[in-house]
Order: sequence, then C-alpha cells, then structure tokens
Amino acid sequence: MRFQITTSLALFSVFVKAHLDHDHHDQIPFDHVRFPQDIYRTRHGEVTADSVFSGITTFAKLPWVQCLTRESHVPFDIAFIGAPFDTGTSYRPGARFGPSGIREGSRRLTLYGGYNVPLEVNPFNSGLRIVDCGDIPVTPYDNKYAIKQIEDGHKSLLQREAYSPLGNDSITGQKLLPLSIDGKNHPRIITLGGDHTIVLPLLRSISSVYGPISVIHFDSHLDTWKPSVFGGAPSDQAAINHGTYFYWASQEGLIKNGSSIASIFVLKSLPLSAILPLHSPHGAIRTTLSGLEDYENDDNSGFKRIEAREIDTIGTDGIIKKIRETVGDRPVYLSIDIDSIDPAFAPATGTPETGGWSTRELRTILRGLDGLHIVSADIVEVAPAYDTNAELTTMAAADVLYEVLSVMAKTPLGKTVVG
Ligand SMILES: [Mn+2]
Repeated sequence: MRFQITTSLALFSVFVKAHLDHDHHDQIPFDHVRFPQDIYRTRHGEVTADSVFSGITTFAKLPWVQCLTRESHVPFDIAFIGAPFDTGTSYRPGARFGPSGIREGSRRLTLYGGYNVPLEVNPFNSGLRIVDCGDIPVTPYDNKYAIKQIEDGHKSLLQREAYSPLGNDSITGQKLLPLSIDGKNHPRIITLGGDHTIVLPLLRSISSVYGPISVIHFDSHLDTWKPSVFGGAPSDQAAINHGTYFYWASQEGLIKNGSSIASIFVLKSLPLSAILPLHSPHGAIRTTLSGLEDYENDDNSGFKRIEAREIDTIGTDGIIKKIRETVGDRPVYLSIDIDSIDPAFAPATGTPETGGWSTRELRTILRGLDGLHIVSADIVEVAPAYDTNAELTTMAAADVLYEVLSVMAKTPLGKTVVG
C-alpha cells in the first residue's frame, strides 16, 4: 500500500503540475508504461476509459517489473508471470499465446476501480504490492529444456521474501507465522499458461518452499493419466505432457500423500472427514476415459473427483462444501484449466468438452474458497487463436483470476499455529 499510494501521489502531482503549466498537449510522461493505472487519470484524479485501452498491456494494467532480470531486487507480494509453453498439447495447440491473450482480456478489470462486491475487497487497493513480471523465457524447440526454464523462473520468484510483513491475526491479534518449510514469508505467484504440462515444473517449485501440497484442480480432464494410456509414451520426453503431469507429480511426491496408495485404499471406506488430509479435489471433471481403471489410477494419484454434472444436483454450494471438506485448512495450490468452463463461454482452448460449468458458476465456486490458504495459482490452456471476436475466453480467464486475486488479498498466508 505504501508503495502504491506514494507512487500514485507522486505521479499524480507531476501530472497535475504539467496540466497547470501547459493546460493541454502535454507529452505523456515516460513512466506511463510502468505505472499505467496511475498516469491515466484526469486532473481531478478519476480513472478514465482510455486508461484501459491505451498503453502496453500488463495483467489488469498492473505495474510491469522485470523480476527475472534487471529488477530482480524489487520485492512484491503477488506476481503474475507468463509461461508461454504449448508443446505438451494433444489436440489444438496455441496456448503459448495464453499469457498475452489473458492480459488483453484483463484490461478492463480496474476501469471502475476493481472493488469486488461479493467478497467485499479491492485486491488492487488492499495494501499488497501486486505486479506483472512479464513472461518466463520458454523455448518452443525442446520440452525438457523448457520445463526446466519454467521451474527455474518460478522458483526464482517464489523463493524470495514477500514485500509486506505477515502481521497479526485479525481476530485474535496473535502474530501470524509463515506456512513455508523455511519459515520465511514468501510471495504468491499467479502463472498464466501455457498448456497444463507447466504444472509439473510449477509444483516442483512449490514443493521446494512448502513441501508436498494439496491441489485444487478445476478441469474437464483428469490429467493423472499414465503415460502408456495418454500419448503412448514413445519416448521419455513424450511421456510428460498435458494429460500426464499430475501422474508424474504424484510419482515425485509433490502432491500431499499422493503416492500413498495403500493408505488411500484403506481410508476410502471411512467417512469423508477421516480422509481429509489425503486428497486433492478435481472439479468439473467430464472427460471420457480409456476405462474405469483411469479412475483407479486417479485415486492412486491422491485425487478426489467432483464431476461437472454434480452441479445439477448439489449446486455451487455443494461443490464448494466438497472442496473445502477435502482440503480442510491446509495450504493449497490452485490450478484452473479454462476448459472447466463450458465451451459456450470459453471456446478458445486446446481440448474443449461440452457440458461444463458457466463462467458465473466457476466464479461463484472460486469465491467459495475465501479463507483458504492458496499459496499460488495458475490458469492454463487458454489458446486465444480459437476465441471469438468478443474475446470471450480471455475475458473469462481474466475474470476468474480476479476472483482468485481477491481471495488471496483477503487471506494472509500465515497461521497462528502452524500444523
Ligand atoms: Mn488440464
């Protein structure tokens, strides 16, 4: 907050002074690219419409910081970063343009200021320093190398210390303690994909700071397929793709207790409350299968499925309840495949499946995660080339992330007792 207010006031006063001196025809200050939100205001300080369609586009017109290179010393609380990788797709490619597409779709998020009415928070004005770090450089010629680039880029951001101190619990007044294994207060990263393969290197990074973690996964597909089933695994590298990355994440122990096959089988017959710590929930599942053994394999990878069609009977409240019961109050990583939304609302994706949730339903469900400790998040599989002229998909992706950002802004990443 200190940062945003002082910057805003400083630039605003420069702007007003320029107006007083010359009245009009001022050259836009060079800083307008860096702080577009602050510059595009009238002399009375209102945000103007041209502030959102002019200039170079960052996510929600947030300040661009070159976090991976010359400005690696600039601290932040939440960073958006692109991972433009799509050479792990099975059907329609194009998600390498996801980061730039989502940024385009996000331009209008702050036009009216950005206050989230149902969550009663303005994430852009919440005291946190939120930045757009641009994209991780990703080669399109070598998947193994690209996956390492994504892991290293994400780690480089995540392993820093956050800008703002954690502070105290708003109810008890007790000092909040970080959730990380090194006891430091780390920033949160929101990654713009990219196809879903990127979650393997992202979880490798997450695990370096938080250890094995529960994942809340919204997708029409399982993504825990064995490589022999999904893609046939003609080579080691082909075995790692956007349908198998959770299988590998589970094999590597990156997902909480995901590889604990025996425990899961034993505990499956117990009431839901008894299996709380063991599962990560998938939401919006509706894919066809090679057979029911795909579900057995999914169980063994540590996931609990919530089928897309369940919304017809239990509604959004029921879906939220299931997710919250599954993850408890543990730290979670959130991965959102845009194909969890129905192609009527979000057609621009690599492997669309009809019968999905509406954008409104997914946004409601995400707001229902309010209070959970979401350590980082991503949205993947946005392939803008298949979008409508009205930018339906990139707008949906941006709005979904706005809910995630709002939930993050409301809940500090700390507890009074770490367990
Ligand atoms: Mn997926």
